[in-house]
Amino acid sequence: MGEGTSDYTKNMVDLRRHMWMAGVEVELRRLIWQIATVGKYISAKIHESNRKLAGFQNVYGEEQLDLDRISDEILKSQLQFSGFVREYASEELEDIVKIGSGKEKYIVTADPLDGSSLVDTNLAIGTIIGIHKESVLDTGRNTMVAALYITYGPLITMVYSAGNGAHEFVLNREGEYLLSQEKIKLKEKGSIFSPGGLRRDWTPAHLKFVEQLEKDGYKLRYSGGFVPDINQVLIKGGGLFTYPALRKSPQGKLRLLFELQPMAFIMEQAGGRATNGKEDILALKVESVNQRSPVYIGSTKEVRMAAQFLSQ
Ligand code: AFP
Repeated sequence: MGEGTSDYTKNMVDLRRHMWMAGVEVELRRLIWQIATVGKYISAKIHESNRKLAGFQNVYGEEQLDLDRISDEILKSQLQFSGFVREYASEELEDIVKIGSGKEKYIVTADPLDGSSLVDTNLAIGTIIGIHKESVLDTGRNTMVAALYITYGPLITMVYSAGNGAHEFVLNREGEYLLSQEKIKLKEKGSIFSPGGLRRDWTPAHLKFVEQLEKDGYKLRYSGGFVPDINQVLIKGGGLFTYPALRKSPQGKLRLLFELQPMAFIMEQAGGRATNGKEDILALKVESVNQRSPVYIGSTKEVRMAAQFLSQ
């Protein structure tokens, strides 16, 4: 924290003040703030929700909840009038949509409510956001300038990075996001792992890798929600989340643009790594909004170990 901030004021650093002190440029500060504010509206909808299926399916053929569609509409309309966003891509939409005049600075990608199938069980779910300056498709390199995710659990927390480290905020009763952890750092080696997919569908190499983690005493932590499962690795300071290539789905389940790249951006800012088992997630070319990828994300030792097993 900046020089001269007392213990009291240090704990009173809210999101806007933090971004200003971290030198985040003004339009990006305002955009991140507006998106974080949407988290409050989405949370209110979760509390009001009837948790009923909307009777629609998304582009992946997955049942959409009212909540999925409502969260997407809330986010899109907030961004539409922000003055900072020219295009919006969402897991709930068929393709990228123009929402500004075309002169705005940013393109936003969103998984508005990831893990929504868990909402009836009262498990934590989340919102995942990527903020890009240039096109998100076919660039062959990552164009993200910031990423954030919001976790709707016992507390509402928000983790963001604008290339200045990864920082966590807690939403208080007054509706302010107050800094709780700054410049979060992952240890080189963790002690938990979060293995997605069914064991019977894993490839032999991935199975051998997981068996080694079990032999090495890693504790299994898996809720079925990407956001809380990733958040656990970050906040516990290390470990590994993986949703691997499966026998019948060599690209795994998770979406490269909407889920993996924003989380890879944040994890790398915390000193971690994210690969598809071989190449960095942020180096992968996004050729379509629906593209999926296997993922190994978290502490560098475990990500490196996965690559060793997968190359055998
Ligand atoms: P839903 O959004 O359909 O609940 O899926 C959640 C998710 O995309 C991601 O959040 C989890 O990591 C992953 O699916 C869990 O998949 P499995 O149910 O196959 O474990």
